[in-house]
Amino acid sequence: MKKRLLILTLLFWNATSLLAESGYRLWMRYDLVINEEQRGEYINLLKNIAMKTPSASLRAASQELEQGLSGLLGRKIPVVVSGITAGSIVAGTPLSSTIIKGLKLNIRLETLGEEGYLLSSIVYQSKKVTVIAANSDIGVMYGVFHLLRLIQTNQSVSDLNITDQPRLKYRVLNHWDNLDRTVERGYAGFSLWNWHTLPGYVQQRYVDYARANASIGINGTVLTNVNANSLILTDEYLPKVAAIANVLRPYGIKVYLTARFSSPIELGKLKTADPLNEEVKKWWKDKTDEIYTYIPDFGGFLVKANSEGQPGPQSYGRSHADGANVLADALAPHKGIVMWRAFVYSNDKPEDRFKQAFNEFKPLDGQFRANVMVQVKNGPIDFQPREPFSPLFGAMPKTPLMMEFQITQEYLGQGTHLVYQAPLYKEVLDADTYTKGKGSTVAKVIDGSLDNHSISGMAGVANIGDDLNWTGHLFGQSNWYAFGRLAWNHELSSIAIADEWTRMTFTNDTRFVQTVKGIMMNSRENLVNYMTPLGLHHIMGWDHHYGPGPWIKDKPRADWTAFYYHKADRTAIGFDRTASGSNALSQYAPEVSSFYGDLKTCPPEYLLWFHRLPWTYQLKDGKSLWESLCQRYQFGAASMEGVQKDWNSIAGIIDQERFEQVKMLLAIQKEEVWWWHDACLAYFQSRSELPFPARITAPKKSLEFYENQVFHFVPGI
Ligand code: GCV
Repeated sequence: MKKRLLILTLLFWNATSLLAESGYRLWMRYDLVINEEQRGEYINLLKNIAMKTPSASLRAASQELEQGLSGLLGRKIPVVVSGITAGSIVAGTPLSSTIIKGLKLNIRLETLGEEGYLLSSIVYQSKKVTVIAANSDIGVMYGVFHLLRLIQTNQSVSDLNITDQPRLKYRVLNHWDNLDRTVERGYAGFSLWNWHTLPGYVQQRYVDYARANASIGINGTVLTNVNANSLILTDEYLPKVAAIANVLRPYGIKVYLTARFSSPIELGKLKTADPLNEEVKKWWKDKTDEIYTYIPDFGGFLVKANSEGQPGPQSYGRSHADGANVLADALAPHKGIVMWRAFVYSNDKPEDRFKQAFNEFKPLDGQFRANVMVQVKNGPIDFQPREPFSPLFGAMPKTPLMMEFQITQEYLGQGTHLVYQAPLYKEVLDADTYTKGKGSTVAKVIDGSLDNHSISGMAGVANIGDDLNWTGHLFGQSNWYAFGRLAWNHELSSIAIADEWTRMTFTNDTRFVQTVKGIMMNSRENLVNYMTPLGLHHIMGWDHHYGPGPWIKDKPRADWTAFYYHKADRTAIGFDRTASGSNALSQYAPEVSSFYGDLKTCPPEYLLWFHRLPWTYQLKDGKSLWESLCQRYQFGAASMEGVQKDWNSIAGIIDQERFEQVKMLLAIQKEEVWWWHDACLAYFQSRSELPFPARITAPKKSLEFYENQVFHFVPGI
């Protein structure tokens, strides 16, 4: 009878999960643990949830635990308010739980900060119980998600002794979502935020968004595009923002908005937005106070100023620090922060775009208020498949610098390429700036440990939209996941994150996990090879950035063309950023500058970022630059065959629906990969005028064909 019940339960879970296999459940699936032995262990150890829920966060945490465990263990795991038994999960803070208070865990808790937690297997009054304890309700929530993750990834929970806390204080998604619901560089449908039906209609999707973010430790979200619309600051929109904030609050997520610098003129009808003007200062103060009446825990502002046409303080002869500080002063009484972007460059300046952000911001070090963070993109240009780290990291020791990564794949195959970005993020975080000697990694700059900052943060440009599976490509979910996990702990390895994501999202089946991890871990390097090998950069299609466009030249802005960056002609290719060229390398510490500047040490991956070299230049492996370039394109494009084969080899292990989703996109990716290969090789051959080396597939069509392709309605513009 018992066995029949179990089979029925299994059938039920399989049936429901099969019906709903769109990918909507992300990595929070909570399907029955298939491994019976493992499930037996969990059933013995986790029988009920002893938890008081005086706050919305604790209620949400207990619901998550109840829902998660009941699904994973195939039986109801109830929440009990009293009566500890063997197998209770005792969860709470010293304030919410007298048991936790009585356990004298306080000393251990003290070291865990505001958001940390501990998971511990202990014997309490002769009963074996599992404790989830934290100093704050949100810490308990994070502990709950950790326990669920252990079970989802089939790890033992019988002898827990885990403590954890985030390395960074602000772990923030940046939505580039417009008020008309289009998403700049968004490839997963329209914006999640349905401004039209807010505040009255609060979708379940907002709650699920909050759950997903909390599960990976994200604690802030900027709802609107950095190319900002000041309407968001009006009393038409603020109640809508407040409604979203109300949903996110229990999950520890604060809401931030982008502030258009000219708002005092557009909304306040002032004649100026000069940050030193008294009326302007008052306008920002009043506006900020007003925002806090709607959203008492409002996080603050993110600002893009004097960049790509956005208004800013420089229009009034003021500096970025003057601009940031006027907002910072308005936010300070409420404990809000300003995230001021360093993504600035101008085509009118006769200076290498690489150098411009550094040139503008470094002299401002020490001039920002204490509640300002300067948000710096990972590389000096713009989220390319591979960039050296931005020289600003380590160069502004008096200013907390916030990392900005792009999760959405603007330059990484947009919505159709499977690219796991953790290796890209890690490459940057682990890079050594040498600004305070060896070991001054970018990670230590942004976590504040190198220069003793009390605030620190990481931002990720979101890849989320209203597509059923949230991110368009199922594997886009892995990048959202990896961003959150690394913002929590930048020491995690890419492969460890890939492992947990794959297990939680798909299955613990060993063959499946191994195969998918292999695909993921190679995907970024493959992409670099088929798009921008040897340090090429910014050679994508004009404006929409879709597909290859190395021929883009003679446009109104040189720094938006491809030619600006590679300058390929019959003799040579690459951007000379050594002392004989733009000398951008001088912005790095001497160790870094000489490493990249010296051809003997510069890794091939960065060659054309820093050097202009003849096509015949011989690399360390004996190949010429031209041969190597062709072979890398070939290698990158050919890799897709293996990827498809690997994916097909695991057919039948997961549900058909998600399997097919990925399979179809891999087929599109394969076509696009060869398009990159063909178009780039056709173009670069027209420059080098050299024959293709042996075993290089010749482009299928003429260069003209690729140059003349027109694409209508490419998403994300
Ligand atoms: C939000 C690049 C993108 C723009 C984006 C900009 C930025 O230029 O193409 O779409 O604008 O970066 O980060 O501000």
